[in-house]
Amino acid sequence: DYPDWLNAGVELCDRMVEKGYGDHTALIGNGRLRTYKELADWSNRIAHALVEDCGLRPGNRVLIRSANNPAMVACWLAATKAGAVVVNTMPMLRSGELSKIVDKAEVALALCDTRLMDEMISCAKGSRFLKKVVGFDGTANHDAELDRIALGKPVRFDAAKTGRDDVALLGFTSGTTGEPKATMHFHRDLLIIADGYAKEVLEVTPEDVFVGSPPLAFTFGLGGLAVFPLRFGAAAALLEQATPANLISIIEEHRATICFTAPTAYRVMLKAMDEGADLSSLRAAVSAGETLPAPVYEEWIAKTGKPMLDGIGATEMLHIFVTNRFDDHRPACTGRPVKGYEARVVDADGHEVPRGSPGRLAVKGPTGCRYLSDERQKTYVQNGWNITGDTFIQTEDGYFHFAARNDDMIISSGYNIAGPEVEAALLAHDDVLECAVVGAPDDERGQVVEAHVVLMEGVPPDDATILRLQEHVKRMIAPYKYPRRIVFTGALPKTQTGKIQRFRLRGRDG
Ligand code: 3SK
Repeated sequence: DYPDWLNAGVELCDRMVEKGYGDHTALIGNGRLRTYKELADWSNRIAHALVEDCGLRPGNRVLIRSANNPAMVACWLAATKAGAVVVNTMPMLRSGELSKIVDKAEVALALCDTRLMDEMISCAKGSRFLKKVVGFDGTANHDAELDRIALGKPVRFDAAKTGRDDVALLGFTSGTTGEPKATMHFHRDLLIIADGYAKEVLEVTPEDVFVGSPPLAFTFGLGGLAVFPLRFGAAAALLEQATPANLISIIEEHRATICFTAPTAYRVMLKAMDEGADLSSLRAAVSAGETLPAPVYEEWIAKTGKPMLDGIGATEMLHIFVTNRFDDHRPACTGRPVKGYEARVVDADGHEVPRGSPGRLAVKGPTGCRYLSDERQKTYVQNGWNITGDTFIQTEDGYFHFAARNDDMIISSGYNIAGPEVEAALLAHDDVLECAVVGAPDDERGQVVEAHVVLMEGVPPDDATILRLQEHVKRMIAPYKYPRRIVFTGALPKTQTGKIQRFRLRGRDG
């Protein structure tokens, strides 16, 4: 139930000041705290600059290029208030990747952290669409073009009259395999994910402090580190370099209560706890992006007494749509749908399969899925159901269990082996930090199970370790599933959003 005229930028910021949260901390970053009132004033000044000096008109597409910092949030709120359709992008993107986004989204204006300007400028050169690039200062100095223009502007801004179903955001899927697609999200969608998942599942209060590793340019990060805290008068502590070690420090420093990250970082945190890290302030540890191995979930409960909440989301749906809950969680289980969403497991024709059988996870809900001018809408959205790339099993009592990405099944000597099951077994070994299991071509068996393993610091990458890991897997799961080949590597190939790109490992010799 949202009013017809609605602007998400106003709701997440100025409205909170109106509601009495003006003096509450909204953002922590670059060594400073900023209150809701400061954030409202700052973003309103930028909104004036965008409209009066940069020629922004409602409906224009605005690209933002930055690491996670308060200035990026202020620019995003400002552009949203001015009625722009925002495309947030990751700092690591190169000009070629930026150009694809600019062309697809027909971006007219780019706001870029001055430290990341080079690639942006080369993308702008010769672009049919991108007419203006304006630099902002992502540090606390406020010393760039946009900062200087905004400085003299009023702190009140009449936001664009946007409808609740006007597009506010284009989320680009990084895709673990194919060409990126852009998904359209309305102003109301940004509120739905907060009023749904964040309220119902996380029970956010104004006392919460959010931290996490996903980029704001990824809707997982935008939700967890901007929309959710701002919707409830809580605070977000932002990190430009979200290494596990930095996450631990910021949790300790600000007594963070809610953390969004992926299982690998939680594994490092669990180890750090043995060495004295104090993560006792966390009341919610949200794990997504990769499936949560049962041993990590179990060790977290053993050490903290609190559940780790595994969930699955998608850029297509904006945020998490199936999740565990504080009072309803299980190991190796992704949980049940968030209020307002439906999920089911379907066959190749889109028909629901019997409970207990594997099939593709399909989801339907208020926040998606709408691709921007993309033929693939017909393939990935059938009768309103978004067909995901994941194979799941739904139990008789309605819980969803991840089986594999559709392309993660390995067929070896006639056996079907789910790569993630072998990964979970390997991850249960203390020597393994991260791993990815793929099928490698084999003359005799068709395919063999091949594990690419990142070892914990100090573990030797030798034959003895290979044997130890193979024996361990044989003890944990049916022995025919053990990885006949183990390749040690320093890092796994990942998308910009942190998902392992297993396709890059197929057919590759360590
Ligand atoms: O895991 C994902 O892909 C995801 C995407 C968007 C929002 C949330 C999540 C977990």
